[in-house]
Amino acid sequence: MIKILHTADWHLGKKLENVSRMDEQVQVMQEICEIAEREHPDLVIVAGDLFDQFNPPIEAQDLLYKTLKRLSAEGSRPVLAIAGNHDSPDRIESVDPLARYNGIFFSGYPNSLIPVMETDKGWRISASDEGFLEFRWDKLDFPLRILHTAFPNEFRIKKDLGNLDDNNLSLLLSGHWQGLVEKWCKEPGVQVLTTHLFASSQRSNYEEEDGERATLNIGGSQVVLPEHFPAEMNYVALGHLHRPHAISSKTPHINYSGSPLAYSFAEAGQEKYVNLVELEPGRDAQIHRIALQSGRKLLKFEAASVAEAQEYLRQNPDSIVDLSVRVEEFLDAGDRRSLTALNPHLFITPLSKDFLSKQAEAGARYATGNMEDHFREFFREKSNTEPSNEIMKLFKEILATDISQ
Ligand SMILES: [Mn+2]
Repeated sequence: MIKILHTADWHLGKKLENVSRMDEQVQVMQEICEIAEREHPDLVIVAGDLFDQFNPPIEAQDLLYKTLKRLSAEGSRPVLAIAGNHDSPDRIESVDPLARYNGIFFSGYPNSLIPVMETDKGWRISASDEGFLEFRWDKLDFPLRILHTAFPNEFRIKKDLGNLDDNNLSLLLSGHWQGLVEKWCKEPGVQVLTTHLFASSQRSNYEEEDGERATLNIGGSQVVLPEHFPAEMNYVALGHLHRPHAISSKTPHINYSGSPLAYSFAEAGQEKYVNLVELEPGRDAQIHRIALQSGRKLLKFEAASVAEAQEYLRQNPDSIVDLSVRVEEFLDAGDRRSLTALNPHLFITPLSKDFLSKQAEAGARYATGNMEDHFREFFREKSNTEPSNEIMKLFKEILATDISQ
């Protein structure tokens, strides 16, 4: 039996507006290392979005390398990290030649090639290809094969895996994976695929809850569906969506581990996990979710008065709170100070009577009538100009697009 620890979407360096999350990220990285030290996985996969931006701050880089080094346990446990859409592929790969001697492997592109390698730590890379690795352990009589596909944006898939005229990107990916299976996965072993993209059981099921949208071209034909993953995979370790879930109840082995922290208010109330996966040739993957305890809770609350808001913040001093508070006309500076004194990680939206009545008016207005007129009005309000014929034509096209196809 082989054990894999699957995590993703660390987004090191990410802030929530102006609230730094670095102290929480340090804590949750430590928690993940402790889980690895307790559970002894044979290998760790980080399925993309290691950093939050192409040029991450120094402390985020420091945290990534320290964490991966600790996870690799002096090179005795291989760690594979792929680039997500937030990562610069070249930056991710630039340290690979140095890192690989510590058992840490970075894959920046869908066709990245990590060479074969011997170690004196009881494991080795026995075969490799573009986007493919085969690991063997002295203690095991079967190999672990990994198809790794770092974030494939449209240009990269066409250029690296097909040609620039191909337009069905999910079929291109599926063909690429099938080719690797035909070439490398015919003998007994355990097969894992890791990638960073939008996969779903339904073409129209766009998840926008955490600000991570379909990574492939918008339009139903580009969603990666369960049937696009090769049937030979024992486990698929996905990154991109922050909510931990299997993409369909029929394919419990195709999994998003989710992010280790709640990074947006859309994730308020979500439990966060890493996946510990036990694999054996010819058997279903055993997937254990291990809940993470680190990090502040993200809460949303609407208070009927400043006093009620104060009471709520007294009860939740350590959470990050998206607070709406009803006021007569405006929230005065004294009240605002009294709220931030109770909890400094606070986003305040005052709801004045005037604002609420305008909102109700707008709601009633948009509930009826013609979408094009509403759009015209919205456009005028935002830009102080009339929408051109070109823009109206585009809007109508979008209206007419049936994304369920
Ligand atoms: Mn992502």
